[in-house]
Amino acid sequence: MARKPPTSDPIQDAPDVHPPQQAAAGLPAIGHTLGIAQQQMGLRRTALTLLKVNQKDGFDCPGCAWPEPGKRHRAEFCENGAKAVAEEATLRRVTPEFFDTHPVSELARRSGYWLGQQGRLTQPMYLAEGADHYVPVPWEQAFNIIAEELTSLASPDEAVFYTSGRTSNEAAFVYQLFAREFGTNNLPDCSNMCHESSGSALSETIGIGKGSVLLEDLYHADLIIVAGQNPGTNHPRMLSALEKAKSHGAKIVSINPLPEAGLQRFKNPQTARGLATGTPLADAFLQIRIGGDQALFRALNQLLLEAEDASPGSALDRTFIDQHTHGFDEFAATARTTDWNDVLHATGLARHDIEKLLGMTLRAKNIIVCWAMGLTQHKHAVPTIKEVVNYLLLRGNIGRPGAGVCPVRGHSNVQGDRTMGIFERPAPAFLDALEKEFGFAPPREHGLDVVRSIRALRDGRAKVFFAVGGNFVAATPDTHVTEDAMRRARLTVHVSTKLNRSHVVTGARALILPTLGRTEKDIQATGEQFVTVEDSMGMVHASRGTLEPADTQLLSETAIICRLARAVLGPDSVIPWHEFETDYDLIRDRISRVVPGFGDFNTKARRPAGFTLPHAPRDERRFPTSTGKANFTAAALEYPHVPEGRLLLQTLRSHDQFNTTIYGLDDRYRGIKGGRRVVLVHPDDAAAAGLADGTYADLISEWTDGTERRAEAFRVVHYPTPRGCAAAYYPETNVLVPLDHTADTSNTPATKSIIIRLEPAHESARDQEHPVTAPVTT
Ligand SMILES: Nc1nc2c(c(=O)[nH]1)N[C@H]1C(S)=C(S)[C@@H](COP(=O)(O)OP(=O)(O)OC[C@H]3O[C@@H](n4cnc5c(=O)[nH]c(N)nc54)[C@H](O)[C@@H]3O)O[C@H]1N2
Ligand SMILES: Nc1nc2c(c(=O)[nH]1)N[C@H]1C(S)=C(S)[C@@H](COP(=O)(O)OP(=O)(O)OC[C@H]3O[C@@H](n4cnc5c(=O)[nH]c(N)nc54)[C@H](O)[C@@H]3O)O[C@H]1N2
Ligand SMILES: [Mo]
Repeated sequence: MARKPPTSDPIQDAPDVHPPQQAAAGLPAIGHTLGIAQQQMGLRRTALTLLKVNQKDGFDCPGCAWPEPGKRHRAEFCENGAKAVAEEATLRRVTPEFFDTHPVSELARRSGYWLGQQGRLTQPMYLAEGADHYVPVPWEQAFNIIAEELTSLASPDEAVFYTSGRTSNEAAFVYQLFAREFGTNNLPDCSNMCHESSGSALSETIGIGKGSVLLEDLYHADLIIVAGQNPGTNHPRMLSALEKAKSHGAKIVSINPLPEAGLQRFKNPQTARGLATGTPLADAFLQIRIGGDQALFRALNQLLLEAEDASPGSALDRTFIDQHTHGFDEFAATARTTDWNDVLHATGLARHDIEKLLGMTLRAKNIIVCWAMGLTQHKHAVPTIKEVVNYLLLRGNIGRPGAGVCPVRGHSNVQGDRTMGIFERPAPAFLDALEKEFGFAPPREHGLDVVRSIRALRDGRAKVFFAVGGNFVAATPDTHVTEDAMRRARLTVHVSTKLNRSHVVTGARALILPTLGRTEKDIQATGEQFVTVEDSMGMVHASRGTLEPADTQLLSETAIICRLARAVLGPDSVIPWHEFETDYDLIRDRISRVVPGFGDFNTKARRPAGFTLPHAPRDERRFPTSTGKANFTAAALEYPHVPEGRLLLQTLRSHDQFNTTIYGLDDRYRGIKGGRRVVLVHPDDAAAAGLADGTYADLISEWTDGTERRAEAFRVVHYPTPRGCAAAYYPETNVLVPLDHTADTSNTPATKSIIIRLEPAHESARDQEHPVTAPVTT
């Protein structure tokens, strides 16, 4: 029988610290997976459910966006995918009686971990103005409340429609259609906090904001650079792909401030050898300082130019550069003046480390660079990624097998949601296509992204906040500012599977609309439906739930949006919302006429392996940029400047979480057990702050306008990180991130580079029980 959720909270956050591990996965991973899954689902359901993950007749894993191989293994999921499934397929339920017992004022003091552990939401719930308890509300009434608020706004732009990246293509398409027929482009999404910097950099340089490699390409690569990514925890199935690439002769380089376990050694749980000894994955580990990547790639590019000078024809692909690129001369002139004092200071690396990577580059015909949040969440993230593109362009590493750019996406359908038009700055061509297909005039002005939405709520310019999935107040920066902003809203609505903090930090009125998860059957008037998703490599395929819905009252996301649209837009709407709700094929027909690459969508979606979306640079070396070529860029060299006695803090994920969903309190590979309030620091930095390993420190962030933000009582952990660089988990540390601290161009919160100082924690704060993941007071 599935265990009961914890009843007491605050749960003691008491980290127990061991040396970090060298190897990832293996037997402990299997044991840990089954343990967590069984607690939530019981034994039989665990076995039945996990066998359907990522199978051709099953559902897409609700975890990360890593693609599935064509030939699937019987167990095509990973430890953390299994945790994501268990979290959704749990047998625990949040019922109206739960809300009767727990007033919102009490739930707001509970931790995110506790809230998530209560189980699946079962009925629409309504919090009236001034009330302290959510009460059950019939669906129709819920839609009428939203319609009443939306239609009384002075302008459609006073509403904000957020999406988290689990939403299916079908739901995403009808959602953006509804927002635009209603009259706004205010469609912020989690991508604004995630790979927006990749999208900005890639659109400008190669003409499409998506990665250019397919899974197969990894197996043809000679060199794979993994920069700013921790696949052992966040994309575990990528380790199998890297292992295979390595067996085909690829060299692998990890660029990271931390020695992440999975990249050091991988014990593939799908093979006997893997379980026994495992494979060392990385051939080289460059332990870079936080924010030093632009300098590293700039230096590599300079060395490549010099190697070409010394021996023409040896280092660069001149034919590619001449035929397919623009801006080489200006870029080369800038790269040639690179100051090595800057490079060594920014990276913390030795010159010979960088020269070693040059050697590997020169020996490799085909190169792929993979990256994730370690590159995207910095003030200078966009120029950093553009420098990676420069590096690949120099040797023609784009648009041929085994080579290319590989931004590894986060949420399982975050890339698909963008393809479906969830974007606050839609391309005019997309709006033209909507207009032609549906016959209404979509708004043309750009809408609000995540950070701008928070400002609009804070300043009273936005009054209704609607979210399909996600946990907005916990995932976004500047927790106190954001929570206050949310409380100023007239109405906040969340379409969710599980309870989270965003349900208890609400506007004057609030609604929780419970929805089906990806694991569940979706039955509509015309019969059982399936949905589609797009993975990190532009492959689209079907996902079919196999479990009975968590409750008979749940509606699918698509149904919720269609019914909402009817309630808000009324009979004047030009869109057949009711038909869309009853038959998702009708939605796919429209998508096939609006979104390039989706022709004959309904047929192709039914192919067992799905289909690949076109990608001009990858398929035909065509670069749809402003110049019609791939653009070299020459940005100024930037890196974080940290004042004396201060540290640069990166906020990252532990092994037992999926973003703001906390599965447990361990970070096994990093040796942390039973707690999350830890700060990983170099022993000399701890000593300089007068702190020993095991003592407690407050983290105080210092912002340029003189304001300070404090997070109390983190256990100091000596860790092999470069001097001056610290790490702590998100979302607890979002209190420290100033709202205005964002990446240039992409406006992504710069959550990987926060200037902090450490102070010994007050006795009182140290002894206080800190509710796990609840925001602390400043
Ligand atoms: N199990 C699990 N899977 C997930 C998620 C999850 O929370 N749990 N989240 C999903 C989502 S939405 C996303 S976006 C991805 C995130 O996947 P990742 O990007 O791997 O996630 P983070 O934990 O933020 O790790 C950032 C990595 O970059 C390194 N890093 C930090 N700063 C720098 C830097 O300046 N330079 C370099 N070179 N490295 C740096 C860190 O040490 C760390 O290894 O994972 C997805 N998959
Ligand atoms: N400091 C700091 N902040 C960060 C980051 C960081 O590295 N550091 N990373 C950023 C990144 S990369 C991202 S992507 C964002 C994540 O931001 P979000 O996507 O907003 O957050 P999640 O924690 O993934 O959302 C979890 C919630 O989604 C709901 N949910 C789960 N499955 C479903 C479903 O199938 N349907 C619906 N409707 N709801 C569902 C559940 O209620 C759950 O509580 O956070 C960002 N914030
Ligand atoms: Mo993400």
